[in-house]
Amino acid sequence: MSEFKLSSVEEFEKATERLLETGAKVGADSWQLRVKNQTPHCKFGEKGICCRICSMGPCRITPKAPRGICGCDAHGIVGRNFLRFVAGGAATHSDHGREICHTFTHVAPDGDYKVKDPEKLLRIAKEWGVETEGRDIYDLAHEMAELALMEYGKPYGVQRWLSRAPEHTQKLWHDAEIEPRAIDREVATAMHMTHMGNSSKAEALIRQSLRSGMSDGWGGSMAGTEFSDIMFGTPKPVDTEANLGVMKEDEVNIIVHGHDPSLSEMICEYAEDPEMIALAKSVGAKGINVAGVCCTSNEVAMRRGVPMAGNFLQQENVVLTGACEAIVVDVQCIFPALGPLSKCFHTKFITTSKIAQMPDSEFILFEAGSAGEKARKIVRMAVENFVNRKKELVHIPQLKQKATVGYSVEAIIKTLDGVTNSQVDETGTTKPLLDCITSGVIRGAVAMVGCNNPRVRPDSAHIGLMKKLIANDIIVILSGCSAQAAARAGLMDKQAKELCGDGLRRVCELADIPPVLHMGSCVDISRMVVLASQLAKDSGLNISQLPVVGCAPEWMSEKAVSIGNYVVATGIDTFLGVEPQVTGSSEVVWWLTEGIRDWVEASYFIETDIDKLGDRMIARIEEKRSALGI
Ligand code: XCC
Ligand code: SF4
Repeated sequence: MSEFKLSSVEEFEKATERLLETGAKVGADSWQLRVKNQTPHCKFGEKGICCRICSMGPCRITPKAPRGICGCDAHGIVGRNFLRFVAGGAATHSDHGREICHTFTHVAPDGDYKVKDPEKLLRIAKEWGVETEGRDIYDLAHEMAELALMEYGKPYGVQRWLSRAPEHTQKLWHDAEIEPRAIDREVATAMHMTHMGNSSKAEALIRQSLRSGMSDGWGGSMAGTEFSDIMFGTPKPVDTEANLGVMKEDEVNIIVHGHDPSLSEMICEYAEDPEMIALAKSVGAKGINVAGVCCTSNEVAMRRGVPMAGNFLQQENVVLTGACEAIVVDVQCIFPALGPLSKCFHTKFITTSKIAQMPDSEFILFEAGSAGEKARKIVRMAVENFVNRKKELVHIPQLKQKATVGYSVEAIIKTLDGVTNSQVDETGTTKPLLDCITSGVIRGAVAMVGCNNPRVRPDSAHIGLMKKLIANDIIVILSGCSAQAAARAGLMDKQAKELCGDGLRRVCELADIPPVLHMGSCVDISRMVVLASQLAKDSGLNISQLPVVGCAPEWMSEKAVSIGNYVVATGIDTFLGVEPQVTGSSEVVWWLTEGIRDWVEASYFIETDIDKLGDRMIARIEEKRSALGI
């Protein structure tokens, strides 16, 4: 028998406790302490019934004061707050996608950024009806970058990517009037609708919430994923490691954190530069070790096998090891706490984007035009900082697990097709996966995504649910911080097949895959809706009929709700383990959990008891199976 053993949440917590002792020594603050100061939370905020949209307010809804000064009721206030929350998430993901498209305008055969997957570029160009015959690949790339950027502001028409969905889904979107027009327009419309004196009808606000979410998943995020693949390579299975133990005591540790691979890819490049490695040796380090936190970590793990130090609620831990020479961040999910925290250590906290500027950081503006030069400067700063380490503060928890990551849709199709067909053609189909499902070898699939949130014992919901699902022969596909939780626990080790039911274990053996598949960062949830569309087309079923559900058990961000909206709008029931701030309106709750089903054949399920959440997901999958007679 093998010696495979998962790492437990208890082990994670013990490691964190030890690090917090170091923190106490140097007078560092931590989220664990700040949570205590912030709880109990404001009830009005939790229920979504506080309105600050105009300066006649703020207005708060109580039994004695059922309307704001303008007369808006709880349903209008909650609905507006929800729509603004979604718009925040859609704007954020989509702007990330836009940055990628801008970087893509800089690709050049001898530049910092190149076309690494020309086949994918050609495929998408054909999809968009762009002439490819006899074209120079870089010339084509520049035209495609322009076209992609136009999707953000075009005055007429709807998103190009929508045509990837099955006809039936497209018709639902059309009839429900939720096809996203220009990406920016859906965010602007959301802001306009929620300005004082516009919409206060829950139905209208929820409809626009779906449409804004759609402009993310079937617009900005999809652009982010696809053009990242073209520029940095479409992920293929690759081995890596995860958890704080990937940091190295005798090397310069550079942590990349955030979301945009344009930066982290360049840092990885220059960390491998012989000149930089020689410099590291000259200051007494054995080498340069790059590891990641949050989604930028997922990006470079999937494409380069760069190890994953941790997810969202571990970002302070990497600094608390005392062995982090630099934490280099781009955008999103970065704790402002990293500024003061890094001051307690020798760590350099380097911000690089005008979008994410923070006190107590060193700002080095990172732009596509000068990417190489800036990346080199950052790596050099980190290396030169090695001598400032305070040895007595260094403690790296010896926890890490092996992980196989990199399951893009292309990689999944290729891997599974390889099992059944001796001749793999380039496009492949999802038929083998469908066969596994219809024959009952696999009972269904869950797309598990999203963050950590101190409202849930960190990582316990992700890991607990995954274990339960795979034991029930349900395959799990993952992205974001959920994926990192899995990797840190060891669930992405191929040996984790031991924890599966018989059917899923057989599939893992035949296909040589782990039972939970890493599909990427949060923008890569666009990969999941593409996969669902492909499964529906190949099976002749509607997406909503597939025994597939989505789940965000520990979500926290606006982005997560935007994602939830486009996943539901795609026809996939979505299970949340943290309540959105909508419970102050029975109407909004009804629309989200029931009403929208009439439009998109799916809805939200909210369940904060994580065990029950798992049971309900399995029950839902079984319901879908019986409806199909399997
Ligand atoms: Fe952020 Fe994407 Fe959430 Fe993780 S999962 S905490 S949004 S890094 Ni997207
Ligand atoms: Fe109050 Fe209406 Fe102004 Fe909101 S928009 S703060 S409910 S008066």
